[in-house]
Amino acid sequence: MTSLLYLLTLIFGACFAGDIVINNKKFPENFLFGCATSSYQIEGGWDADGKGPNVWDNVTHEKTSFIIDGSNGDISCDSYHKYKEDILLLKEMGANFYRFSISWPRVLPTGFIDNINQPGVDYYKNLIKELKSNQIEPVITIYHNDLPQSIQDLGGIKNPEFINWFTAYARFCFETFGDDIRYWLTINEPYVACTVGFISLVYVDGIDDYICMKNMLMAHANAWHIYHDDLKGTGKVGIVLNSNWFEPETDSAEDLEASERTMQFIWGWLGHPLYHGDYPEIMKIRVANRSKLEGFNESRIQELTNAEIEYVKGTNDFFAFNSYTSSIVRSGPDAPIGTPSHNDDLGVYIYQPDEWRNSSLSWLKVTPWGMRKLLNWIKNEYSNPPMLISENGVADGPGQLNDTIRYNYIRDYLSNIRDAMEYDGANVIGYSYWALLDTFEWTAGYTAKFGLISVNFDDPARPRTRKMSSYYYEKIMKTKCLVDECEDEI
Ligand code: PNW
Repeated sequence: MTSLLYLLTLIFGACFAGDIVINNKKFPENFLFGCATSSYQIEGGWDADGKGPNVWDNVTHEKTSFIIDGSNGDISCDSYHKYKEDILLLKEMGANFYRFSISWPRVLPTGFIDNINQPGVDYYKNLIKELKSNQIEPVITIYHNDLPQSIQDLGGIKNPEFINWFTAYARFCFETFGDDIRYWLTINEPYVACTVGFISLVYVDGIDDYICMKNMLMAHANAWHIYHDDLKGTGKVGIVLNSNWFEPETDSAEDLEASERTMQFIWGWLGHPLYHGDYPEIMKIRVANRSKLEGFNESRIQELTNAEIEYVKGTNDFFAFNSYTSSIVRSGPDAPIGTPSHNDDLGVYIYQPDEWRNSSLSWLKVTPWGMRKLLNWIKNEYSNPPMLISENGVADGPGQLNDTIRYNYIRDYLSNIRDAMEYDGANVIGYSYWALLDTFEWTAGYTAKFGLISVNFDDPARPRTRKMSSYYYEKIMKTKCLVDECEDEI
């Protein structure tokens, strides 16, 4: 068998890995490769130089049991002080871009624009300058989970005023850091933030999630309009959506419908308004019906007005998304009417089979084939927009410098991405590996390692050590090729 594969490799010039054939076409010259991080997860300097507290500072300090290892991001990778080292590593690896986020309370300690923290502003100005002088393009996420505590105290994202507060902050970022930034990401993963994320500590299922997502949508659309209509910005502005590919369990009409319904409920929740102007029809119908049966006098989804529909439609210059894994969807009977629940509104059974390739996180099964299907779904659903994969990656446990799991993951996912481009015509413009460094992985603390580069969190100097996978990713970024020798792009 091995020799047959070897023979086929010679004949077709392809590389076989397990049951998949690794794509041997170069990525286009203008394809962007990069690495991603977020402020709270790497910066440290939690109260340095006038920074205000964010919700993660508070929860990690006050409720240590919320984090698996009782840790926090007070120091983390200390990138607040060591960003030049991070940039040298990016440079060494040949990254085209670096996706990082701005900490809202580092630049605006109270969350509001009447109080600007100049050292915080200088930090990001220096970071951007350093990236540019190393020919690495900054891709900026304006908001990645670290909400100012002051805004949380006022009700956080659920307060409709959040839209205005975020808009003012986004305008501040555009005006302060805007010079020739080509790609802006307004909000990271609204779906996670509004459901399983931080807000889930205080949220009401089936009510708050719909309010939160609507506020996120309007906040993003405002930022887009300010950037283009008021500031006449020349770059591009997008939001970062996220989720899994949802594979139907069988090809029965019911399972196909259940899979499509799930895609619409999760990806389409904001994707549909952004591209088609309103929530997906199936979502509107189901939430309205269930709300009525539950005794509400209007739909819990808070339908968009015509003016809102017009305002949000077309406000995504490119489709940035994070995706790590897949799930299987099975059709089933509707949940009984009772307590409101977003999951019951969707009404399908979702799971991941035990036999799928594992990582160190239970939600993250390794399913490279799902990425190709997801790219096709986005392509078909939203008329093949320019797609930027803003996060994709895998976690293992501590001490894995010889990280074969990550090497295989990167190779197999990128091969499927290249296949989607070559065979399906998917308009993918870039890929960002999550994460450049091992980081504070939210409730998993420092137990789950996503980095291409390891950080010794026990050493006050936080030394960085490159893992094996970082050498493979360096080769990919420098040659645009996944195998030893590529054919030229077609
Ligand atoms: C993303 N899930 O979060 C975030 O954008 C990153 O900050 C994070 O480090 C990365 O993925 C890895 O987790 C997610 O439970 C967190 O499905 C949880 C889930 C998905 C994404």
